[in-house]
Amino acid sequence: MKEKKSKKAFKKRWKSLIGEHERLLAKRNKQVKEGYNGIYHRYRRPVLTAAHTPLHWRYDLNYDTNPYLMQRIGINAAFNSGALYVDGRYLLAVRVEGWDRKSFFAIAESVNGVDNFRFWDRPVVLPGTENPDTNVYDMRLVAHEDGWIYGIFCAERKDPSAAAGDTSMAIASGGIARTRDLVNWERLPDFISHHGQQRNLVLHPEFVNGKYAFYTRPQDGFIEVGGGGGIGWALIEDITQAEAPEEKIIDEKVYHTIKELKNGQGPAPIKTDRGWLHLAHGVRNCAAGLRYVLYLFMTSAEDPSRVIARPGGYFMAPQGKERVGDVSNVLFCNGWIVNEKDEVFIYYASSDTRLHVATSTVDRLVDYCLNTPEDGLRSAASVAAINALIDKNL
Ligand code: M1P
Repeated sequence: MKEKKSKKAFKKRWKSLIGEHERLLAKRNKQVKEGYNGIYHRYRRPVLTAAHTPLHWRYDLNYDTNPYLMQRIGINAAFNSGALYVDGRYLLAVRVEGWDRKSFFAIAESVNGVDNFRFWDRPVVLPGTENPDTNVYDMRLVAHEDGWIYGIFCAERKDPSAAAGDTSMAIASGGIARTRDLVNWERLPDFISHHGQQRNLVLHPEFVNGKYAFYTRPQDGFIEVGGGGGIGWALIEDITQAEAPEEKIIDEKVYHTIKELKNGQGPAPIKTDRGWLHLAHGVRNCAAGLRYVLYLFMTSAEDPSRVIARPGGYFMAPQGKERVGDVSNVLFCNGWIVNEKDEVFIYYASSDTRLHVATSTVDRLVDYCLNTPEDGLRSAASVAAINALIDKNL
């Protein structure tokens, strides 16, 4: 028997879809009070998920061409997002991934930074380069002192040297685009590194010695960093032809730590009166696969490539529902915002699936960096650090 179509059923379903979507977007987010560590607050709900993307990106709303009101285009995830604070608006450049596994960027906006984020009507139309990329992701938004807003992201292409039949070998490069309004983008040539692939490139917000400064991550392969790795530092004369003559490692990966396998700078660092505050991710391997956690460190105000504080261990690790998703056991962060009250909004994604926020203040994060013991790199040193604290307390 043929299934019946009716305009009435179409309208009824559309009304219910809109209602459900609006209820989701209007939900308030509350701080989690239980288990507060004094450093940051988590929030009960993710700030963005695939379900937050506009219905008009996914449904053909014409009865004649979609009488069953079926979803025509699917969104799989909304996660790793760049962030920018403009005139009291919390703006995110979200990595949105479709059912087709392609990622793209879309801007979402909220007035309080913790809930009611709404995507703008259209995703970002990013111009290409002469060598078209297959996939783009993990945009860092940086308001540079040169006056432009930069979007620095990974541009991925199939490796032309892949053997016939190898459909997974890829090359990751640092993509660079700039804009004044987050709507119209100018694409610049990709960052040229002489030290391998670059999947984790971040622009420093100020000139250093009159040059553009980048945090890099040289890596030998697409997944494995191999002999490369660590957070690198490169100075560039001309951002419209960004080529790094050299990259020096400023924060290396270290045996038996949270960054044993690889690490990468998260968002651009925040300037404080005690130096630059950095957020990064560290990765280690275990029987369950890779585990991604977030950590903080600080660099000198005068020389952002000189590390002055290395609190040991992780700052945030996947917890509860955050542990599970498309790529489980992952926290990743490429966007944070400081508002005029020096409150910090950390936009972190869990398991490559959804985006969350955690809040703190500049003072607390600096205090955390300057007063958390460094990783002593041995069990005995960890016990000594605990005993030093006990001695102070008892
Ligand atoms: O799947 C976890 C993360 O893997 C990559 O990060 P990295 O280059 O440090 O391994 C990126 O694809 C990132 O987007 C992703 O969240």
